[in-house]
Amino acid sequence: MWLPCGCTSKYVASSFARRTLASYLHVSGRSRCNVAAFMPEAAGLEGVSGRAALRELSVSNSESFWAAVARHRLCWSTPFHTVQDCDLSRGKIKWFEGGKLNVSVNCLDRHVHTCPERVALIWERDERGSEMKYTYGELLEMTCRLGNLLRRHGVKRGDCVTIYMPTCPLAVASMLACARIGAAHNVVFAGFSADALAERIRDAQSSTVITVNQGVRGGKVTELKKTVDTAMQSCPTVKQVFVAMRTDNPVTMTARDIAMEEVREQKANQILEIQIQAVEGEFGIFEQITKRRKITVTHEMLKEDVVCEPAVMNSEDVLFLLYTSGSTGKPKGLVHTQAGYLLYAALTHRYVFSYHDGDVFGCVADIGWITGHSYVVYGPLANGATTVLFESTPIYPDPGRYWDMVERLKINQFYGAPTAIRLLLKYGDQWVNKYDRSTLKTLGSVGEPINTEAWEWYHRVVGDGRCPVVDTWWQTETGGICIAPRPSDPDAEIVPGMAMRPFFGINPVLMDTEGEVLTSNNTSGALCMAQPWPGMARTIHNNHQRFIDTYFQPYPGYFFTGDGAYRSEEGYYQITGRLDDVINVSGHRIGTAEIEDVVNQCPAVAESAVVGYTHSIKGQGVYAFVVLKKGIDVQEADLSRQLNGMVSEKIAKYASPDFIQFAKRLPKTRSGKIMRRVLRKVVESDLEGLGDLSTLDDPAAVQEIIQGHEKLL
Ligand code: 6R9
Repeated sequence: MWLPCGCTSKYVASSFARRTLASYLHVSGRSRCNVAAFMPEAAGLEGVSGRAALRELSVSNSESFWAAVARHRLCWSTPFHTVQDCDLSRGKIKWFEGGKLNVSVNCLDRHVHTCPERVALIWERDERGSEMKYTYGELLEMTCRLGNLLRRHGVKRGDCVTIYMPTCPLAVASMLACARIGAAHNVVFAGFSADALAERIRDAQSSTVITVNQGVRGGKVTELKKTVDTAMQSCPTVKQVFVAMRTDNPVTMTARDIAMEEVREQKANQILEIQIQAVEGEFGIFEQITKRRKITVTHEMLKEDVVCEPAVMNSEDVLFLLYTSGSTGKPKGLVHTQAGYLLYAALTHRYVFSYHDGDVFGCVADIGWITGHSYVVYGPLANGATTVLFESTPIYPDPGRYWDMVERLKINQFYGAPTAIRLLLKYGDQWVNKYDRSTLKTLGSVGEPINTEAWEWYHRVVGDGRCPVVDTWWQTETGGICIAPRPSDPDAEIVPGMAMRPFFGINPVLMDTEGEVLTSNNTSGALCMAQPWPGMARTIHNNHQRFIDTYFQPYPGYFFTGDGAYRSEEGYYQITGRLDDVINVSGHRIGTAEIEDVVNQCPAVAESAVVGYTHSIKGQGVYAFVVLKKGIDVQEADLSRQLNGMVSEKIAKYASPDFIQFAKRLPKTRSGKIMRRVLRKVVESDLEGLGDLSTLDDPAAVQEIIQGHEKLL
């Protein structure tokens, strides 16, 4: 449903003032060639005759590629004059300078024009079967009301608003409201502690926070407002906290707190006036929408302000900060900007998942992570998709939750994390088979390497062997998916457990330990990017030097991902894990993920984590933590022997674990990543150096691991 060029005169952003509107109507002219058949965005590129040629051009002439795509895919109020101005050796990244646009207009208004009744959000609430749908028209209204609310309370363009909310429509509207008025958002995962929240608020210099009274997840209530109150004790610069109600339970309000509903009431008269003015105007589609709404609105809705003029933003103005862990303790606030980020999220969403208009896209990530930003919110909404907001857990109220949701919401693309797949695999196939999954077309995986057993189960059981599994590699830093099995060709071969092929405009290289580019195939090295792309992070908030030191200094002229990768004979990429997870045993380099993959193939094993430890003769030894499936009753010594045998057999003897510690669970971050850093410290008996545990899901898991380790020695 992208607006073809000839339709520009019909484009109306429903809540624009008329004079502003005209300035948003720039879409380039384009000429047809056969590329248009599979990528309409690239249709302006003359003489490209197929997918392979387009992929080639996206790297060899990336400026032409990105210029064509950006003109087609985004709505600009002023066209950009410079496609890119980047210098990786200095960490300088700028795209589409001179261009002006508004991200919320791109995600909402243009779809409201063509299909206001299309469902934008399906909120899969924690309470199963109580989902709520919001159309593009409704989401635009909510966003505009919130935008006005923030503006009235002094939030200005360039300010940073911290959002501490569970995945829900109001959280999405809050992100878009910030984008609408030109404020940056800083979403902090609602599972973070008060200390972690406070640290992020302080570092972001945020003076406004939006939260809810309580969160609900897995049937449990979490006291989010209370956590904010605690965080406020060490955040003196916060002036106001907006509080929405997720549950009916009242919370204590302080002088700093503003109940969202009350504020809206106060402004009722003024808002009513604006709405009537709009109805009296001669404003094309907007007039019709408003008139129709006039008939159907309730008294409550009439009190709300549905008109919020979007700020005209420069391409390189900040859209959001998102904190992520580095290899050192302090979290870093990665900065993403407007046009490049949105373009990259939208394009990857469309092509990696083979998204088509009308599909229901189900990414179960929390909005507090980059996956939630790019593939719950920005990518799908920029594409006019129906996107699912998943508030619950994979096993609540039972392990059939995901697949029940797939059946009920008729999900076409399901995007989740290997950790959840491994967990569900333990419970058996019957929880999947109970539900109709015939709507599924593509299954996605993200966040960590997916082991062969999980990949095969996902493919064979969840996808009935007919849905491609796309193992997508990317990072908070990259803004969107960089390596994935089918970035352009929906029929391309997929090898289980391999991220496979670089996306358009992505130019991965592998480096050896001397910093030389490895040109041959069938080789492993440090994964770097040789070219900039529009979605990459621009800096670390308030610390550009750390940005340069971390990403551009290790391999001058290249972006260093921190990950290791293997490139197969065919040129396919497989991520081997963080480079700090690569261990060196007797001079042999081995990825801990490779060992885990073998261990996980043992039918008794649910999951495992392998770390290196200092070994006086071999340099490093292999230490494996193993979690067994529920109900497995075996002699640990027997199983250890079996696992050692499997690793020796499938990789090499040197890779066979020196220690195997059986554990009930592994320490994980709240996003489900195993905290290997903690495991490494435990096996080194360096308990003093455990470091920042604020991202840990359950601190008791670390204590269990320490005790188990002491017993083993
Ligand atoms: C999107 C996201 C990034 C790190 C990344 C890598 C690991 C992500 C992966 C993967 C293997 C995949 N990672 N996807 N490893 N295969 N498909 O997760 O961002 O939270 O910043 O984590 O996650 O190690 O460097 P983020």
